[in-house]
This record gives sequence, C-alpha cells and structure tokens, in this order.
Amino acid sequence: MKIIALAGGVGGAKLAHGLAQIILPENLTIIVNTGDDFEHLGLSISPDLDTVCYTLAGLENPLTGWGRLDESWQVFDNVAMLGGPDWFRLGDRDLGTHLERTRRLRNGDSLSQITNDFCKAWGVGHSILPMTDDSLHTIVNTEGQGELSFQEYFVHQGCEPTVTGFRFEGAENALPAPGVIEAIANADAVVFCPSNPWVSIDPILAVAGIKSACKSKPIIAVSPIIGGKALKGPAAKMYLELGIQPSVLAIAEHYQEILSGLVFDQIDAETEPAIKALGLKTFVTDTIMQDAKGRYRLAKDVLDFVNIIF
Ligand code: FO1
Repeated sequence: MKIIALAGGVGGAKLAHGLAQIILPENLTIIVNTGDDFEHLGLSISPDLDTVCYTLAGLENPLTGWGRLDESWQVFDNVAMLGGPDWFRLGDRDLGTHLERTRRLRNGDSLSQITNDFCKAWGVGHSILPMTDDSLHTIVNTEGQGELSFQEYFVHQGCEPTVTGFRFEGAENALPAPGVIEAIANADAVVFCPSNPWVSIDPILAVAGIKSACKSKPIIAVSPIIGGKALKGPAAKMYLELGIQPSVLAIAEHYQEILSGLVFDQIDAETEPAIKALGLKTFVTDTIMQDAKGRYRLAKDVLDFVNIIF
C-alpha cells in the first residue's frame, strides 16, 4: 500500500511520524507545505519542512513541536542583546540548519535536493518533499492591517489579527517539486494530516497539478478540529473569523469536493450522520496524539480506514 501524506505544522508532523513508524520508506512520501517559508536575519527558513524532518528524525523539541531538542540560545540571545529581532526564536542547533540551507540555496541547489540531503544526514529514511522548489508565500489578509506575511501574522502578532482571507503568492507560477506528481500517481491513497486546512493543506493544493493529481486517488483527511477547537494553532479562530462554525462538519465541507473519507475524534461522534450525509466514509477514533504511541495508534487507525474503504 503506497501512501502520500500532505502535512504542515506540528499536528501534521506528528501523524506523518506515526505513518513512518508503520510504512516502509519506499511506500510513504510526505509532501510538506512551504507557504510558511520566509527570510529572517538573512537566512532562508522553512519551518514546516524542518518540523516534519526533525519530528521523523526524533530531533524535534517535544514542548513546542518546532525547533530542536536539547537546544541552546547563545546566538539568539546575542542577536537580541545587540538589538536584533527577537520575535522569531532560533536556537543554536536550529541555526545550523538555516545557515546550511541558505548557503546551498545561494549556491543554486534546489530546496528538494537540500531537504533530501538533510534527511540523509539526520537519518530519516522516508521521502519528505517540499510541495514546490519555487517561491510561494502564504499571505494572510486581516482586518485593520491588510495583508501580512504568514510568520508576521502567526508568530510576531501571535495570530491576534482578525483574518478575512488568504492568498498564496506565487502559486500561479509554482511547479510541483521533482517527484511530487510521480509519487502521487504511484500512490494507492492520499492522507491529509491533521494540519490547518487554510494555511497548511490549501497552499499544497494550490501548487499547479497537485490537487488534480490527488483527485485521481482516494483521499482521506484527519480532522484537526476536535470538539470545535484546534489542539494547537489558529485553525478554529480562522474559521470563526471567516463566519464558519469550527467543527468536523466544517472540515468535511472544506475538502468536500475531493474527499472520500474523514477520520475524526470520538468527542464528535454525534456528527457522524451529518458527515455520512455528505457522501463521505467515516472513521471515529481517539485522534489525540499524546506521544509516539499515540502517533502510531492514529496512523494505524488511518491505514485500517484506508484498507476498509478502498
Ligand atoms: N513558532 C512560534 O510560535 N514562535 C517562534 O519563535 C517560532 C520559531 C520557529 C523557529 C523555527 C521553526 O522551524 C519554526 C518556528 N516556529 C515558531 C513555528 C513556525 O512559526 C511554524 O510556521 C508554525 O509551526 C506553523 O507551521
């Protein structure tokens, strides 16, 4: 069974890790959002790629989900002491990743080649692909401040501004990274990990050819909304600000035109008839991943679900 997983952010990385504990490297490809990427302190930073790679390598900071385990902050503290920007925390070990990625990008290497080499160095056997090697930036439209870059909205302003919409700058010219379309074409099913639909999954589907390639396969999503809330991040707040009640049903409707099945938490079991009424297959389980065992368990449920319905 060959699986494609679309992921962004911490929740997506956790399920990707669970899937990687079960599926052999040649049968799992993880396609990662790069809409959060930005330049900071002169460095090219790819937060979602690093979060997924670190998590599969067992190198991630378990408290935040992003950045590195056993981190120190000597460089960051010095930059801050000198009056540099201190709103985006970059640890010493993490900085090594950004320094080497920036050096290689300036050398003309592609993001996907760099990611492939970093994964080898970190001992990650599975294929982790950026959605594109081209420039694509998620822009958040807000009440009062107009368009903000993603990290300005997400980190610098702590997701406070009221969102009115999103734009994926560069999507019209961005091509899928090498291997992305082929991996989807060879897959048996596509899994949308429990990532933010607006700013983690939608940017991936906005890259030319990815959505249509996925549509030719059975697609199942794991709801990132549990009991009307997101475990981490602004997904529920975004739904409310866009005039949509955050719920499992909202997730089903978000992806409805391409979705075959939805996995969601037992807290929302009473929603099952409404989800089925949309023509979707359903799988109700405990979707909260507290630790590596929890990630494995949810991944196993997802694969059982794929086997049941396809
Ligand atoms: N998120 C924060 O909320 N605060 C930070 O200081 C921060 C630093 C950071 C450094 C490296 C990295 O890879 C991710 C980092 N993130 C931080 C998370 C980042 O904003 C991601 O875009 C989110 O995880 C959403 O995907």
